[in-house]
Amino acid sequence: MRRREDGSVAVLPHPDDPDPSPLLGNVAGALAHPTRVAAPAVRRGWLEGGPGPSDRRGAEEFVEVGWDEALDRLAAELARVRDRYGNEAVYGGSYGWASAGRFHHAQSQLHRFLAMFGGYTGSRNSYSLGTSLVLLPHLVGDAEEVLRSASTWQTIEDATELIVAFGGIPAKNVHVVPGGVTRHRTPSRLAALAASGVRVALVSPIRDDLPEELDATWYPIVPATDVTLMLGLAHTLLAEDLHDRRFLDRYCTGFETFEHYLLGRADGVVKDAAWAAALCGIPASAIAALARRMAASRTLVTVTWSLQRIQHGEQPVWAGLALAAMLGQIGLPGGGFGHGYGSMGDVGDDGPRLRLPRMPSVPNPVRTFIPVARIADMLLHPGESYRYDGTTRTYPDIRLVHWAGGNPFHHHQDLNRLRRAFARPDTIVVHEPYWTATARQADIVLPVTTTLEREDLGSGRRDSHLIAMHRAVEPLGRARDDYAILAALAVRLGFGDRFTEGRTAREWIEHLYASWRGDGRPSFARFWADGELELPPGPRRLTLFERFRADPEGAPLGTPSGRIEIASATVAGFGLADCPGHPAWLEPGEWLGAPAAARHPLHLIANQPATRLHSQLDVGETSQAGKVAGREPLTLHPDDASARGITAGALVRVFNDRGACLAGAVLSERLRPGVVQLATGAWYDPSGSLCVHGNPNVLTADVPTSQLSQGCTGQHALVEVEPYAGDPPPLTVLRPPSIRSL
Ligand SMILES: Nc1nc2c(c(=O)[nH]1)N[C@H]1C(S)=C(S)[C@@H](COP(=O)(O)OP(=O)(O)OC[C@H]3O[C@@H](n4cnc5c(=O)[nH]c(N)nc54)[C@H](O)[C@@H]3O)O[C@H]1N2
Ligand SMILES: Nc1nc2c(c(=O)[nH]1)N[C@H]1C(S)=C(S)[C@@H](COP(=O)(O)OP(=O)(O)OC[C@H]3O[C@@H](n4cnc5c(=O)[nH]c(N)nc54)[C@H](O)[C@@H]3O)O[C@H]1N2
Ligand SMILES: [Mo]
Repeated sequence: MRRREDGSVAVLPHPDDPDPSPLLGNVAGALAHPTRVAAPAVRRGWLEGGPGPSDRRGAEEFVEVGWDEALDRLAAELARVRDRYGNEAVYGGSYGWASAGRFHHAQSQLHRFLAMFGGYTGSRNSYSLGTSLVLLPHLVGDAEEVLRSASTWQTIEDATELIVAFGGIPAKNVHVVPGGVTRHRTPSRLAALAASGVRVALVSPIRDDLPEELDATWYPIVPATDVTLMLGLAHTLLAEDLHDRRFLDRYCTGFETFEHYLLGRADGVVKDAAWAAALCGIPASAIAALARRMAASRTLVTVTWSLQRIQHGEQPVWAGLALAAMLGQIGLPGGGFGHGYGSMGDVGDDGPRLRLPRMPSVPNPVRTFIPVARIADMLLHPGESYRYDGTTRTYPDIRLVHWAGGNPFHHHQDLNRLRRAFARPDTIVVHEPYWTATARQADIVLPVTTTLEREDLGSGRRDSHLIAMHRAVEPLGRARDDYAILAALAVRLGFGDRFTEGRTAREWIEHLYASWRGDGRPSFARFWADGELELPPGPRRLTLFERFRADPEGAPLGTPSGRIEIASATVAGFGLADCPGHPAWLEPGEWLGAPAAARHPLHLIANQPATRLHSQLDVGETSQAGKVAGREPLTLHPDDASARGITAGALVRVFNDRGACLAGAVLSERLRPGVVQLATGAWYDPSGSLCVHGNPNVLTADVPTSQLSQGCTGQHALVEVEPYAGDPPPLTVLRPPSIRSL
């Protein structure tokens, strides 16, 4: 950060960063934007009428109050809900990314506070990987190990001949890692791959999911049909005896079940290349040829996380693993199965994976939790039961929702439904730096500092440095740190000393550093003055699959068989129609072939935005520069556009039976006809059921991946697009809501 002569602030990349993130461009302009929350604010109806369900959320003005009044009222309300309904009635899952910094991590602070308060209903897993985190333990024992065990980019460069990339390796995503990245190394890794001659089979409806410079063959697949292509490839390997029987016998269990399925022994449907071609839109000859190339090469099968963020999202992950197992290269350098190359900047990175300084966590005394993406179901259906990972659970009755560091009106599906769900609780509290849609739907909004306004320790997974994050500017308005807010609440609720342990934020940061640093590292004062500390390279350890391959009996996987489970008796035993015991093709509930699809014949991909992190800093320069006609850009094929009378730059309405949004048309031949793309994260700006800004989550369905994992399915929806005639409703999200000042 640097202050210019006129007093404004410039945010600059680290001088040693080989590939600074374009997302940095959002930070400076957003810092003092009018949409910052400047003072504590309470919804008028809540202030005057007290807590209770209300459909006036998001529609009423706010009243600014002083900090003491806000905190007194909130502490009293927390105590009321706890005493009357029990701690389970407080939902504190508070999913979201918040911002970089090891100490001021909003969700960790809130969880610690609520645990000391007596507990809260929490959430499990993530929107990112909610499906794989439940499925993979059944298949290979440990989901995290699969991610940690990815071949590094260097190994791929040295050893891999062919990458079959389902979902591609999108360059737009790799600047991002939870916690931050000091030096962005992945973009140059991808460039080096191009130079090394590794060839890539790009399987995606969108050509830009792979950097242009890589030597690629593009397979423009019909969205949601990757499983059929994987099965067609697997059938070809089987039919032509190209599969590795020895590997399957020695390291896997359940291949016979899968083989029977491929051969159609039970359902009479042979899953050969011709069958696959009819569903996935890739010619049968191309499928067979690709299978042969895969068997003849050192091949890495990669599946992006996006593929498990759709209905039946278990299947592409499971089928991809089974396909890699048939090639027999799991555990060999540069071969086998990878999950998340191009989804996150640290997958494939060879940076150290060290323990980082972190807040001591406090166990939550309440055992109740939901799979994270079931929030609307929970709020709308207290007492109802649902399946999750083989168990049957019951939704609690939530009276108070406390959120810090996330934006459910960005991240959740079917936002019109989420609004109905958010009308149910007595009280909704949101800590936010910005007037996001979630803040606007709340009763009590507490203004929070941003990273530039406070001190912290910064580092991401596999990061090369620990950063001394100095305060760059004074907090805006009356904003406070989440920590300070929660400490003040804890004092009012009688556990102030326990929460703070007597430390200021600066003293905590020193304490976290001191308890982490061990011998040989500089003192805190030295580190703070230097501004950063280089982290040593981690020891080169064998990956899970390398250990397993070397010694399957001595280093078995943590599965019931100790092997890779191509079929799982455990999953089969759950008896779920939407997730059988082996990889299978299951049509999505909403499907182009279905009669209902005739009215909404375009397949929408709602992927991660290139111009921001989720919904964060949407008012920033980089994000705003990407808007078309003032709205989020919707990319569609010129044929689909001309069939609808849509021209480049035109304002369009994207709609289905759940809702509609406006967007600005961009035409491109780099996506499959029939497919349209609208990134997530435009700030939700409702005018009735229409979002006038272009948030695709008014269109997505709030249905789980399956009853196994209950994951998020936000990546896809079926829609129709038409030109928008007339004067569009104005955007309202670029200014604050209506607030009566003190
Ligand atoms: N349709 C569709 N929807 C999706 C996805 C998809 O593929 N398709 N992907 C999903 C995925 S993978 C994810 S991870 C989620 C992301 O969903 P979120 O993580 O909820 O999205 P963010 O926009 O990062 O929200 C973080 C919020 O925290 C606020 N914040 C930042 N710093 C602080 C702080 O210090 N304190 C406090 N209190 N607040 C702070 C920011 O202003 C911002 O509003 O979205 C999911 N939603
Ligand atoms: N710039 C930026 N980078 C980010 C993020 C961000 O918000 N902004 N978010 C980060 C987070 S939290 C996460 S979890 C990761 C998410 O990582 P991913 O979930 O992997 O990312 P997406 O961009 O949603 O999807 C990747 C690509 O999958 C393709 N795809 C979609 N559906 C299909 C399909 O049916 N078949 C095939 N073959 N391909 C399909 C899309 O074209 C899309 O571009 O990204 C991280 N990186
Ligand atoms: Mo994510």
